[in-house]
Amino acid sequence: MRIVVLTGGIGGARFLLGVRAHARAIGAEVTAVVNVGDDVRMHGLQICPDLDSVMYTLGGAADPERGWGRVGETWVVKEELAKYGVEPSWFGLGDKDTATHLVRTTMLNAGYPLSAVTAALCERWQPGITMLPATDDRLETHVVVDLDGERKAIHFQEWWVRYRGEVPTHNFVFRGADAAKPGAGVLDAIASADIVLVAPSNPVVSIAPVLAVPALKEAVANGPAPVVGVSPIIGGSPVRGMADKCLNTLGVEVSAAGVGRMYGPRADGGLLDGWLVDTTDDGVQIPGLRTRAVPLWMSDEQTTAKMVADALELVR
Ligand code: GDP
Ligand code: FO1
Ligand code: CA
Repeated sequence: MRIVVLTGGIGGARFLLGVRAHARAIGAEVTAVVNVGDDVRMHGLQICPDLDSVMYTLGGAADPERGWGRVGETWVVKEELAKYGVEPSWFGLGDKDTATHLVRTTMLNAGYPLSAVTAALCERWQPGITMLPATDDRLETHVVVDLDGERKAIHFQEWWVRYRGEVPTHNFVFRGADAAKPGAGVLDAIASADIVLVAPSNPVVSIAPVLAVPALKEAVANGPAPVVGVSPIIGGSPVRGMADKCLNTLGVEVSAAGVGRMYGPRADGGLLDGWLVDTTDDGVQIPGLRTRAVPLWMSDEQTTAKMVADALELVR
């Protein structure tokens, strides 16, 4: 059996721990198609937060409290950069993490596509799944905001890390998406998948930028595999992170039903065949979607693996 997962960073990474565990139990292969919209160049280095969250989490090296970067991190480079007074001072690169960005940027500068760079980095971390960037082309999420009396688009990282999303926000745009092609291996993985899972990732800034790659969206929408989503919203709350801010900006209700309707049924031009919601949200019904309520708190790997089994069961 082949399982493809569309995913962002930490929510998706935790979900993938469960996917990997369940896949091992049933002898399945897993491919993650990972968001690159958060990617940014800082101090001349290419940073890929969602790819790194997935890689470090599955490699057992992620910091569980911070939710990004490496466990046991030190910050000497950050402190030294601050002493030079260089910007952006609001974005911190850990020392261990910086080694990853150095390797990545050197390979990108030498002409390797991000997919090949990711595979090379994964030789060290052995995530146990295939990790594919959604695209090898440049695609960045920018946020349309009002700042200093002006309407402008800033990078997603500036919106989130510098302003904590606390600025009047109007829209999210995926720069480069229209011209972006699916990353190496992505179309093959989707075409040969037995099921496509949409991780409980941020629908607006993790899943939407993946699907903003036109041929990727097309492949999922018209592909042979059923598509099952897992709600990132439990009882009206995003558990952690910024999904509530993002959904509010788009006028989408912050609920399992709101996100399910936003994704929509595949039969109706949407994304999904099935939609898993938490037991708190039992009773949610979306016309055209097979919906089931099961526990969706990813408290440990076993619980998460059970969610994955339930997702597979929904379309069997
Ligand atoms: P990011 O890219 O690092 O922000 O991570 P993702 O986009 O992959 O996931 C973030 C989302 O995961 C959050 O907005 C939450 O809604 C969701 N999330 C986090 N923990 C849980 C959980 O235990 N269960 C569910 N269902 N969703 C969760
Ligand atoms: N998040 C922060 O809140 N502050 C930071 O300084 C910061 C630096 C950073 C560096 C590398 C990296 O991979 C992620 C980093 N993040 C930081 C997390 C990141 O901004 C977001 O949480 C994700 O992009 C959302 O998926
Ligand atoms: Ca992200």
